[in-house]
Amino acid sequence: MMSNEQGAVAINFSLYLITDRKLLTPHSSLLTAVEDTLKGGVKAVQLREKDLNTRELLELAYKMRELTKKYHAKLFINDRVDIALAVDADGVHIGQKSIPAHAVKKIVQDKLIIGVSTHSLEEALEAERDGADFITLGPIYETPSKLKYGKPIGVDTLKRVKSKLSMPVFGIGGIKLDKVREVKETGADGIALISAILASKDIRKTTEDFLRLLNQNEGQTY
Ligand code: TZP
Repeated sequence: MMSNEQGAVAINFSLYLITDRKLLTPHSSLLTAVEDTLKGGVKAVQLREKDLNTRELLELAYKMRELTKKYHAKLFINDRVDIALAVDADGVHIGQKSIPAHAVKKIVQDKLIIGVSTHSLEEALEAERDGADFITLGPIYETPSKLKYGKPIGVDTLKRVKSKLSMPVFGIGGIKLDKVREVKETGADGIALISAILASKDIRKTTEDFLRLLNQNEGQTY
């Protein structure tokens, strides 16, 4: 795995696509939808299909690995360190009820990048102390499934958290094209999203639109 001089992992993407196959139309498959995002330029995908059983998830993860490799994109597996290791994913993404980052580190050492979902400054600081490589923070805005993710915390919290941490912070939750500028202005390192891309009519074009906005006026990795 690539590391920078401080030993930290290089997070060289700004758009973090998270999967939810339930948002797709009955006619499209998750692999086709993800391939469209990769054609549009996505460089990091998190496989997050919580209702699949272990065998089903493993099978899908192998396919996702092959697909993301073809487009030189990173693959993260939600919650399942074992599956991430088995399919040779780039990373694992854990939540507040998952095995914590310090325990993941003990298992995987430097083999996997560790992303952590956080919802507050306290959780973000804890993730950093625990050895996370980056965090998502949110929900920033209301999301269709807001009950599941709690009340929106807003861009001011995102800005505050970013200013207190040295690791990359990705805003998440309800981020649509018209919010990208505001999120960028917080200093966040990128955005993570599901529905704005996967539920859009033209997945590839929407991905390109997000990346264009993220890259605007930037000499950085956005
Ligand atoms: N964590 C906080 S909000 C959220 C997750 C997984 C959902 C993001 O989905 P969307 O569709 O981009 O709002």
